[in-house]
Amino acid sequence: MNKEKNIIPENFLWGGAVASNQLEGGYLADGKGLSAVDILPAGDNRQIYLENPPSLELQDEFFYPSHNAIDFYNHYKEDIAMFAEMGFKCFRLSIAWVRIFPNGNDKEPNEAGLQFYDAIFDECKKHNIEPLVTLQHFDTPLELCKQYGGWRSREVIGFFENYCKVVFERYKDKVKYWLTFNEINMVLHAPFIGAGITVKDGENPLQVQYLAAHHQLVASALATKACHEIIPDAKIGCMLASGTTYPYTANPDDFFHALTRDRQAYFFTDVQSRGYYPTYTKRFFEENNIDIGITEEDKAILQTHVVDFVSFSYYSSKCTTTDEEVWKHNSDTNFMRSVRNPYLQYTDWDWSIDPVGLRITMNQIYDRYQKPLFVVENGLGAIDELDENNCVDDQYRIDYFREHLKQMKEAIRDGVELLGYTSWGPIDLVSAGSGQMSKRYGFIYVDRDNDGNGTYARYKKKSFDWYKEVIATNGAEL
Ligand code: P53
Repeated sequence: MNKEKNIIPENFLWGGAVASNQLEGGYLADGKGLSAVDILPAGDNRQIYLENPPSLELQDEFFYPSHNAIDFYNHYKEDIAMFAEMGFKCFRLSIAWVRIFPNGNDKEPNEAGLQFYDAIFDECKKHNIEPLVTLQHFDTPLELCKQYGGWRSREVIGFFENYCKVVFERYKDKVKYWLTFNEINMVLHAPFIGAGITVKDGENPLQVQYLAAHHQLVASALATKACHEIIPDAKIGCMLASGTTYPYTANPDDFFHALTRDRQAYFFTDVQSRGYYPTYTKRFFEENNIDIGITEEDKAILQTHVVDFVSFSYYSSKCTTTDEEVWKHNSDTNFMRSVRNPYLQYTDWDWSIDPVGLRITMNQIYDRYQKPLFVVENGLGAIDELDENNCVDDQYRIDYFREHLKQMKEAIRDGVELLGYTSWGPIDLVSAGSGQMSKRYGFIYVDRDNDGNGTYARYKKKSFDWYKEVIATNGAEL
């Protein structure tokens, strides 16, 4: 018997991952409210809005790619059928809180919004696809941002808990895998999309960021509690934007800097997975004048309701140094700043390509928590050209996936317990960071451009058949 065939467990959840705001469109359909992501413009202004928007109102001069996205709202049957054709066992999607509660804290849920996700889950069921549902993916209800300052307010915890209970009750027979907050550490890098917060002049940004983070951590634990109570046979996980950090040199100072940066991310999963604030936060909070007012009740909630598994996105590794000169002359332009690593290739968007980094990251996370892991995002954003046969020869994407999946298998051989793998954006969708359509991740091409032109027609890329074969052989053929 071929040893390779047994490396990946039999019930492994192969599939793809999306976020509501990046593909659904239908931004006002059936009573939906606006969320933080709905006011993120395309183009040069996007970065400032991701971090700290100057206004929370829609502006006539901007184009908002989330408003129509790839119109999954009206194409979901066709799209899920294509996922099924690739053999997906799992489809990771997010529920838009504002489809269910348009203002975030309405008295009654919006029935039309609930029905939309019922229809999606039914469609998945029809094709034997297991849904994996993220409760919040960058989409804090805009009204809560305006009235409460987003996650900086403790009140938002209760509104989120209520929304979670409503969707758990509604979908308890249809959804058995859940995630609380997408990339919960994003509050440190893009505070507005991460937590719906804006930081005012004169405020200590770290104070506001960690306060919001604390509220999300408590909310995550309360969602975990509600999930376990309402759907006892469900599993619920946390979700981290991962990617190990290398020291640029063997200088011990560089090593400690790398460790510190990794802790910045692992802080979140340390709390969600272990149930308490790690001791290293004490010094960090003292030195940065951070006081988050953690109560005894918070501590008890965090301690009692830890996650069942740890999921993460992995695109790139990072590299760091204490040498300012290196930063000045040799840093990349990635969202999560990094020194350029001379051993790695870079994508069109200047993200490092590091398959071995995936193996390292998986081992690090598993060593830390000894809980099952789930790779819920990984993929290559690239410029794709449709050829005369309406196909894309995306061999570069196949190469990217092949190398990462090889290393994922190595990590399993290393002893890591892994529930599944969902590639990011199995169908082209709007880029969260850049707002572009031209940063494409899919096995399926969508005819839609950066300015909102196109027919929304879907076409299979070369990688479509390749991924289909990977799933059919349970990863034995890469
Ligand atoms: P894009 C960077 C910037 C924004 C969101 O990113 C990010 C990251 C990378 O960690 O996180 C995730 O679309 C996110 C997805 C996103 C994906 O990375 O900027 O969970 O929503 O689309 C890829 O290329």
